[in-house]
Amino acid sequence: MKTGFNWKRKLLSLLLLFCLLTGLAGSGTMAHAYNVPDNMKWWADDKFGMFIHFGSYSYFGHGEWAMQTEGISKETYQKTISAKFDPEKFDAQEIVSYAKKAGMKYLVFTAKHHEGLAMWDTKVASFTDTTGQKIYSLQQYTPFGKTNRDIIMELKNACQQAGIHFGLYYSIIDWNHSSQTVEGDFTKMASWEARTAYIADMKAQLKELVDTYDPEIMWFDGDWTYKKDNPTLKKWWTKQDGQDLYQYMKSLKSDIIVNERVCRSFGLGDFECPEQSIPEKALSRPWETCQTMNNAWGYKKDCEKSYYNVRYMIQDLVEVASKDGNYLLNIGPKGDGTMTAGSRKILKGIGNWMNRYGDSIYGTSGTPFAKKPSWGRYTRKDNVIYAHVMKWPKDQKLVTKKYAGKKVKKVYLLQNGKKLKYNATGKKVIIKMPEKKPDKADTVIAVQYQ
Ligand code: H79
Repeated sequence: MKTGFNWKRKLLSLLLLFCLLTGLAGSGTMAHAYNVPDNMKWWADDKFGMFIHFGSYSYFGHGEWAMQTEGISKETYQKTISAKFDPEKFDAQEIVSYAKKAGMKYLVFTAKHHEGLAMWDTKVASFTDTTGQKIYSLQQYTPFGKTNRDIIMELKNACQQAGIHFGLYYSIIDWNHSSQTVEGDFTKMASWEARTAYIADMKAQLKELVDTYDPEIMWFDGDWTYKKDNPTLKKWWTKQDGQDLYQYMKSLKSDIIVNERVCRSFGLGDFECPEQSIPEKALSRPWETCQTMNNAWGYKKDCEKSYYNVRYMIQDLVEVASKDGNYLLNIGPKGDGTMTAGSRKILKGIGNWMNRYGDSIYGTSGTPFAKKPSWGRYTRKDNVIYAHVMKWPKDQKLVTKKYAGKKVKKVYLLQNGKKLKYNATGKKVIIKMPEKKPDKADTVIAVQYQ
């Protein structure tokens, strides 16, 4: 009896191993390349979001790092840049309508970038200008305050109407806060007391943000002024601080999604965030690449002529999806709040593509195959493998890899369902392609299995 039982177990575990290896574990939705906690399922399925960099740096038009790269003093920055910032044409409805058109399903807005200007009406007293008299916020410090508008709430409401998830960005370093001075890429703390007080005040601001806007994602940045432990005044943030911050966010809102930059490189937070780069392979936990359209985050006049083309952006998104990642694509509105022409064009272009091919992105997991095909990329969902064809085969024959152990049911053009002839042999599905490629950037062929 004993031996029989062991045999069964062995067989079962072998079967399980086989299922895992071939990606057939369970039925229905194919698993992601990594474990996705329940609170992140929507995020992992959404795949595509909009990042918005908007602050008083947008008025200056030299990018969000201008204060540091151009060595501008706090006083000068505040008086000549922040005090002129008046985004009267900021139109949340329009921005969100562009996100929607582009097929983006979530949005992350810079509540406070490294410059330290709070884009909401913060009441936390220590966030003042250099006089110590005025709160350094969009509402209290800039001429825009007279409008009594709350652009974060405007965005949140527009997102809610459009069915788009809403998130906020918050920088841990703060160039204008009285506790810190800019030192290279870092900030230096004035004293240990200043450090303790700043961290407490930062948490108070984060509580304001969660209480007021109920964000679903908190996207931290400016965390690199850290040491693993034993902080100094220059490397004043630690892994422990990152862990505390993460726990704190969860205590404010248990299902909030927090990125790894509570203190990067220790595997903290809920997802990895490679910046303007795509890893070689799917990572071992949820991840998101954030990307610019023109090498600028905050509005930078000099970069307005150097947008990537729509094709590049689509292929970048597909590359990320083929590795089961998310794609957070940035726009940097101008100081008056208007969207740039370059960003509108790209969002429209991606939208045209997503209208036809969104099914090959949303809810998909990455390629099941180890090797990248020479003609493009794969994504998959349930029993469909999507072949993203970026290089059109000259002989009208597309050689795709066959899903081991499964039988092909049909092959069709995703844009219109038109069936294509194919020949499924041992390890390949060879597809007869139309003569002309329908889409320059990426034409998607669905290979549906039984
Ligand atoms: O908000 C945008 C940028 O302003 C911010 N992140 C995006 C989303 C950012 N981009 N680059 N940086 C910040 C520059 C950081 C550069 C460095 Fe470092 C910090 C170089 C050295 C310290 C990061 C940490 C790279 C190496 C270590």
